[in-house]
This record gives sequence, structure tokens and C-alpha cells, in this order.
Amino acid sequence: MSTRKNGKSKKVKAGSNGSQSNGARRNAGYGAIDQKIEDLSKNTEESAGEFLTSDQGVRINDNQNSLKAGNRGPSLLEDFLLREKITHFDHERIPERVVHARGSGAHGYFQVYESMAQYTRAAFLQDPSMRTPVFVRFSTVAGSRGSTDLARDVRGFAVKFYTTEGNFDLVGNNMPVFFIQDAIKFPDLVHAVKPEPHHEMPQAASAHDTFWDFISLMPEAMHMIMWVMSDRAIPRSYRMMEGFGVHTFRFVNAAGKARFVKFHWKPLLGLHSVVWDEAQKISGKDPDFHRRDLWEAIENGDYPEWELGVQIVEERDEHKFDFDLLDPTKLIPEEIVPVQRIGKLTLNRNPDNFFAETEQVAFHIGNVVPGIDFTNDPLLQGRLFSYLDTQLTRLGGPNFHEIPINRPVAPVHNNQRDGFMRQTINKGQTSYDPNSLRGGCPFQAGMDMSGFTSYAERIDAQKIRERSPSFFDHFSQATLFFNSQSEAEQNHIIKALRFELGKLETPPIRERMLLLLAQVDKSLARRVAEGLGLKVPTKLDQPLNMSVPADADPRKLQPKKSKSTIETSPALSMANHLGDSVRTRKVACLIGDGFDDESFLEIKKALMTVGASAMTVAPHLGTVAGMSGEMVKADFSLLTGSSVLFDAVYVPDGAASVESLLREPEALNFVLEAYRHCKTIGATGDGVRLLNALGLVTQTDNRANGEADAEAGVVSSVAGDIDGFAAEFIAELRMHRHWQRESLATSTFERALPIAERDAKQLGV
Ligand code: HDE
Repeated sequence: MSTRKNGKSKKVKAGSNGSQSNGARRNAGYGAIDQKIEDLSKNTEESAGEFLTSDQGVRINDNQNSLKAGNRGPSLLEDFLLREKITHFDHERIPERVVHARGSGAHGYFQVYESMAQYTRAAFLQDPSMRTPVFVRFSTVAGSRGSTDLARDVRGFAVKFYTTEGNFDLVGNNMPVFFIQDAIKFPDLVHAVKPEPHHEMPQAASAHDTFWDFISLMPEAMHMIMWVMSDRAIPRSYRMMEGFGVHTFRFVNAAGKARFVKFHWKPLLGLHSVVWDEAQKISGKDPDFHRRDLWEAIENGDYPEWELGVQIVEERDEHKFDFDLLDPTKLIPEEIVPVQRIGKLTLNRNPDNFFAETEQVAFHIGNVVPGIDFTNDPLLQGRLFSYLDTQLTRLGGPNFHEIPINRPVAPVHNNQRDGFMRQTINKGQTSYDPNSLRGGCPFQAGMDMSGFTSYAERIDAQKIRERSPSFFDHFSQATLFFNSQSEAEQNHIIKALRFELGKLETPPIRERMLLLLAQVDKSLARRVAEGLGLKVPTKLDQPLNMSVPADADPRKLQPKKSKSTIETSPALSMANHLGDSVRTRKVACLIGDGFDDESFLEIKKALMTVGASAMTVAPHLGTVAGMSGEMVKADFSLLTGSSVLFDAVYVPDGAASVESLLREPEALNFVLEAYRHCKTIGATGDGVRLLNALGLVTQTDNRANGEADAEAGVVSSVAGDIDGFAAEFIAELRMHRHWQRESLATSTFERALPIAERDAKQLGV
């Protein structure tokens, strides 16, 4: 039944979509951002209070039955309503992106801190009071649209700036380098990493023969391999990862002077990851983990923020580095060229419709504005072709720029015409230039009117299929990356390689990889080999680099290592960028009937004060009786919640509660897993018994004098004051992970498991 009160159609006003209480609306008052919201609102639709109609606007009387010849007879071809509905449904899907198919998007704005006029004439980088609307899409690369967020993979970090001078797309990744140096290798790389073509396995995973076969023959990938095997490939949240433009671009100022520039995004919440065991479990418990995290943070008003950083290099310094600025497998160490933070990106509004916005957004590295230009990086050059081309298939024709999410806020006037799904109704007689019939309109813009001019780089060369010799150092920066990692990070890289190479079915690929790893670091190769039950080979029967042209002499095209000017780059280790913010971190509180609800509330309040949250996890959903007699809602049951979905665990006081938790294998597993994943664990009063039972603390560790006792991120207080405990717990939470436990874990488990079994027996479980 319709809830409609009158027969008039309701016009949907800008920003009036009642289903969202989102930030952009709260953000009203900043001209440019409003401009994009208003632009999008022209295409929004809401059904509240409206009649159901056909696509032609005809009101529908019966949406339950098709038109038939008799109520038991055949359906009639005449039923235009049935045919329209089914036809539309049949064509709902569009091809998913060839790569980066799985992604999540959000709206926001960018604001520069100070005018960058000295370096670039880009209008959105001039005025600190101007907010430029943006749409950002994060993604994984290898998996299909429905794959898990937690794959070990590179993450896409694509930003569309709707500037007053047209759209600028910064289509980057969360790693600053790439696998290959030349665009012509991209289809090979992607075919190798995607599920194998004969049986379409595995999904969203690089741990299979074809990927490592390709990599083992392409030493130029080794630097990137270090990154994708590192914790960077399994972020805790999109909100907690860096972004990079990867290629070297150009800034050009109003005087026409150009400089090289590398773009960075620096998250204000610091850099954080999960561990591989956790990632695999999250993939089962909540494959939408990153999507949900982004969505919820924005809904809760915890707007994700990144600073835009730039590394600027004078043109005269182009050749002063021990690598080539045009080589996308290299980064400029921040210790050599510091990153200047020039502005801030804030995401403050979730999309209204996933398909219309996140799926249909079309990024293109070629979308630049005056003041930003390209370099001759051969990967960048190939991308300039690919992004426009791919949309023709994905979005069905050349008019995808008219889709609301892709539409610039800057006016569009040109002589491009027609094509599938054309929306614009171009008026007038002329669609060519020059013309006299329209007074020459639309006319070209001078540079002083924001007309785009390409940087006039001098090129004087032979046409040649060849790679520059300056691109042949494939290992120095891989070594630099490995040497710059903390001990825990190095261990994770080694384990990742053991996992990935351990999944291979063709032994020679492992051997080739070990030889390549040995070029990066001998101990790295040896330790990976140990895990594979192999020895590092000393030589192979073929050259390291097999990606050579047919008539070339392979010996001339083998990798060379140049001496790096620095031994380590602290900027490359996530351990140096944790920050101490616990904002938006989630603490699971394990409770059963009879738990100390008053202490729990105090801890919850203390966590909220620092921007974190506490959620209850109980043996069953519904309510749980607190010690004080209050009934408290269980946010999760032990089945719907899991420690991998939280950042820390707290077990409150309460003899009956703890007794009931000790009877639940899921509760014990919850805490043990949090321990193994190096998360902060806390317990007060009787709650400490649960940690005792697991061997995470011994009775003697716990001071009964009221002070909380913290060791390796396990905070316990048998009879402590709750305030002191809360302060200690939050201090440990600020450290995020307690990696020293990784080496303790085995002995702790050896200790813990018999104790847990004994307790379970005593309890008759
Ligand atoms: Fe992409 N890439 N790419 N890529 N890429 C695409 O464009 C391509 C590369 C990146 O959220 C596709 O619209 C080639 C590097 C992101 O919609 C496609 C080459 C970097 C996204 C394409 C590269 C990226 C894409 C697939 C080598 C980091 C997702 C669908 C020459 C700097 C954007 C689409 C989104 C998507 C081609 C290499 C980042 C096929 C040919 C390097 C973040 O056009």
C-alpha cells in the first residue's frame, strides 16, 4: 500500500536524501564541495511517499502477477510491465574492472595548507580557504568484485579531485613502486596473478604457480615483491595506510618552470596492519572488513584523514640519484628528498548508491589540470592509454564522463557528439572547430584563462624498443627496503614468502625465487629456504632475467646492483609510523551473567574518552545480567563476534561470569587468538583467572596491592583500582601490537594448552 498523501510528484532537493545523516551535509557552507553535492543531487531519487511506476512513469496497479490468459494460463507477450522489469534485471550487471574490481568509495574534500604557486599553477593548490570536492576509491587488485578485502595484495588508492579547472585523478596505490617497468608487461603480470585460466583458482591470491613463475623470470619485480610480502599488503584499515602516486610527475608553475614531483598520502591515524593468520580468519568472519570499517567510521563521524605529501626535485637534479626517476620500480628515499605535507584530504560522506558511484566511477591517470604534467616513465605512458580505453567496455561507450560521479564541476563544452547513452542535448548548428556560424564557440582558452598546455619537454631520440641501462638495478632498493624493516616486519616478510612459495606445485619456480631473494639479502633467502626445506641454489641453468627481446644478448640485460647512498630508510618501516592514537579502535569485552558491569562501564567511559569503543561479547545474544542487577545488551555472541574483528580484549571481574566463560571453548580461543595476534589483553578481578587458565599470566604476576600489572601487552589487576587499570590498559593499547610475543607465543601455548585442558576437565567440559 502506498504511503503517499497527494498525487503530486516530490522534487528531491540537493542533499535532501533522508537516509543519510552524513558529513557533507554537516559541512554545508564551503562553496566548492556543495557544488559537487548539488551536481550529484540532480540525479538522486527517493521513493518515500511515491507511487510505483514503470520506467515510463506509468503507475503500476499490480506488481504481484504477470498478465496471463486465465489464472492458470500462459503469460502474454503483451505484458509490457513484466518485459520491462525482467529486461532491466537481465542487464543489471556491467563488466567488473579487469584489475581493482573489489573496492569501496567515499566522498570528501581536499584543502591545501598554503599556496603552492611557486611550484604549480593548479588552481586547487593555491587557496587554503578553498575546499575541493573529491571521490576516493580504495581497492584490492587481483580479486573479483565479490572477493575478500583481506587478500594479501596491493591496495589501490584512487582520488578524483573535482577542481574548478576540471577533474584531476591521482590514481595511486598503497605502495610506492610497481612490479614492472614497462606498460607492455602489464597484461602478462595481470594474467599471471589472476586465477589460473584452466580451473580459475585461486581467487584473490598470489600464492600460485603462474604468479611466481612470472616473477621468478622478472627480477625487476623484486623491490615490489618486498612490499607485497610485507605487512603493507594486509592493512588494518584503508584509513591506516599510505598512498603513493608511484610515478614521477611534473609540477609546472605559471612561469612555465617545471619540477619533478612524487605524490604521497600520509594517514593521520598512522600505519597499521593485521597479521596473516588474522587476515585469513577475517576473510571468513567478515570479508567486508575494510569496506565496513570505512563505512562505519564515516557514519560515526570519525572522518578518515590523510595529508598530501610531495617530494619535489629540480629538473637539473634529474640525474643525481643512483636510480632513474623514470623507473617506477624505484622510490626516492624520504631521507634524501623529504616529503613536504601540503594539504589534507578528509572523507566525510558515504556514497548514496554503491553502483551509481563506487562502481561507475572511472579514474584516468590522464585526467590532469593545468600545472600538473607527465614524465616519460614508460609505465605511466602506457597507463595514459589504458584507463580511457577500459571504460569503453566497462561503462559501455564514450559518454561515461556524463555519469554523475564522473561529471566535472567545471563546465564542459566541446564538439564531441553522440554515442551510446548520450545525456547532453547539444544545441545549435555547429559541432566543429573552427566555425563562423557560432562565432567560433566554444573557443580555446589562453593559459591565463586556465587553458591546458603540455610541458614542452625537449625530445631528440631514435625510435627504439629498448630499456634504458639506468633501469637495470633491480635489487638495491629491495635490499634497502628489507634492511629498513623492524625485526618483526622482517619476520613477517619471511613467513609470507614461505607461505606463498610453499603453495607452489612446480619446484623449479621456488629455486629460481630463492636465487632472486639471495640477490636481495642472503639471510632472507636462507630463512625462506629453511621454511621450504630447501637450500639456496648457488646458480641456475639460465640467466636471472628472462624478459629479454628475441635477438638481444641476455648477458647484457642482466640486473646490476649499484651502491645505494643510504643503508636504511627509517621512513620505509611501518613500525616508525604507528602514532599513538587509539581513535576508532575496538575493544571486545568478554562477559557472562554476573560480570562486574560497573567496572565495565568505567572502562568503557575511559576508552570513549580517547576515541576508542568497547563492545560486549557474551555466550549468547540478548541481555546479560551484571553484578549490580542491571541487564546489559550483548553486542555480539561468541559465534557472531571474533577476536580478529577487534583490536583488544578485556575480561571484567565477576566469578560467575568468568566461570561461564571458562566453560566456553570459543571464549578461551577468543583470548588466545588475541594473544597470538599480539593484541592488548586486559583482565580485572576474577577475569584474571581466565588469563591464568590460559597461561598468559601466572598468579605470581598479579600484584594484589591494587596496581595493574602489564607485561607484553597483557594487563591484569586482581584487586586494583579500575582507573589505574584503565590508564595502563589504554597505554598498552596505544602500542597497537606487542610483537615480542611472537617469539614467546610457542612457549606460552605449550604452557597454556595443558592448563586449559585441565581446567576444562575440572569444569566437566
Ligand atoms: Fe592501473 N588500471 N594499470 N595501476 N589502476 C586500472 O582502470 C593499468 C597501475 C590503479 O578504483 C584499470 O578503470 C595499466 C599502477 C588503481 O577505479 C585499467 C598499468 C598503479 C586502479 C588499469 C597499470 C595503478 C587501477 C582497470 C600498467 C598505481 C583502480 C579498471 C601500465 C600507481 C581505480 C580501470 C578505481 C585500475 C590499467 C598500473 C593503480 C585496466 C595498463 C602502476 C588504483 O585501465
